[in-house]
Amino acid sequence: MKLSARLSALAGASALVLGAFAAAVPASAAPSGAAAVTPPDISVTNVKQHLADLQSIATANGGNRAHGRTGYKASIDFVKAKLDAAGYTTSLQTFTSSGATGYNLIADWPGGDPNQVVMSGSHLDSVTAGPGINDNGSGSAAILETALAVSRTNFQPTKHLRFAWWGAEELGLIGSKHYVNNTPAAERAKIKAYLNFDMIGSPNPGYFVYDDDPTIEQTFKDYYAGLGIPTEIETEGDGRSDHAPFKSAGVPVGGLFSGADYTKTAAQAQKWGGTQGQAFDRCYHASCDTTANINDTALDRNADAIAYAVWNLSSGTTTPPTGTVFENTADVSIPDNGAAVTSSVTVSGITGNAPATLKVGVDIVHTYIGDLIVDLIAPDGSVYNVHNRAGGSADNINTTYTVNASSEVANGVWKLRVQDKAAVDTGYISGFKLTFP
Ligand code: DPN
Ligand code: ZN
Repeated sequence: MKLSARLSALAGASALVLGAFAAAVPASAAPSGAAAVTPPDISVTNVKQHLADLQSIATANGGNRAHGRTGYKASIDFVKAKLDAAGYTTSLQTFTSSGATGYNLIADWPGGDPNQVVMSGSHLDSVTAGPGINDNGSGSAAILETALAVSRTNFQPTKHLRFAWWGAEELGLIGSKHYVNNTPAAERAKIKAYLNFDMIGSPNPGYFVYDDDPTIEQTFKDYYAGLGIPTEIETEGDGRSDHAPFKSAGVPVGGLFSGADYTKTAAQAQKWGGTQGQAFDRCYHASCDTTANINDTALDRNADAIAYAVWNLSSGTTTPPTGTVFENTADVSIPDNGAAVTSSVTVSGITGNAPATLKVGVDIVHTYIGDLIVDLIAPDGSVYNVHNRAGGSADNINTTYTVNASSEVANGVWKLRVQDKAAVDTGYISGFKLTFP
């Protein structure tokens, strides 16, 4: 054995140094690798009925549903009444833009983890030129029918569901910016996914997926892969709809789009059908954006894709907040050829059991790691050996072990136990860290 030149400055330190702290890192919207959940089919007949109702509202209000016009407020009242009847907790958020009162409608489905919100939104306003049935009656009607399907099936997801209908998008994302700016940062941080649907029934449709949060993007791609329909990344204009303020605020975002005034290429017509050389929506922002300006197949597929994403992104089988770290950095000296010592962390706020991939960060300063036995000890006393006198005369253990701790309740005091089983070399525990993925 080599001699240690190092003298521990902390001989005799308490074996139970409780200096644990928790630091949460951003959680992803991932459904934790769970098997895909099958949502109910979203009835395109029902979605089209909502569009017919929005068309009637426009027709009765001067031909549009634009911000500041009577057709907009009538649209809000129409959607709100359906959600109230279905058991949603709804609220109207007002703002002023261009001298007129604007409205956002927010609908919360009671239940689910309030700290993990999956939110879907669509702008409900049209331009003044027309009734705005594809732009954006389509997204508005599809998320309305999805919300009603949640109620009909009494879906009780792990996460909390919220739906929003935005005002004054056509004036520059005014309503969604207002919501984001007036939601405290701590509340915004609870929104684990914001899904945006703006123009999803274009008459000459493309199948575009927003290229933002990878988990959300993959969820939509999985749905379309299941149908055998190729998708493309949305390129008509990142930041041109209500997901932009959420993205700017750091919320994971995603969405679907069937195309606006860009022209369908030959290659796109080849894979999706429709007319090459023609805009995805020739009535974009025009008076002809009526119920005749909808492709039923695109509307049907996109509405089902929305439900697929809402169900899957909210049904994660793991409830613990993800990526939570518990760490003790107080030094604990390891007596030479002596009794075992421990460093502890107190885990709290994690529901259920520890994961099968519990990350155990071990930082031990020692001059002969072949002397050492290192164990993780669960709150109930179960022992998981991570190092047993391997490594000979090598210095220091500074590594992360993965321990299958899935049979252990997560919350409680976890210990790193270290014993030096041979004479001469000495050292100390420098750090002990548990990471819950
Ligand atoms: N929100 C619409 C607009 O800005 O006119 C349509 C649109 C949505 C365009 C998404 C591009 C991308
Ligand atoms: Zn739009």
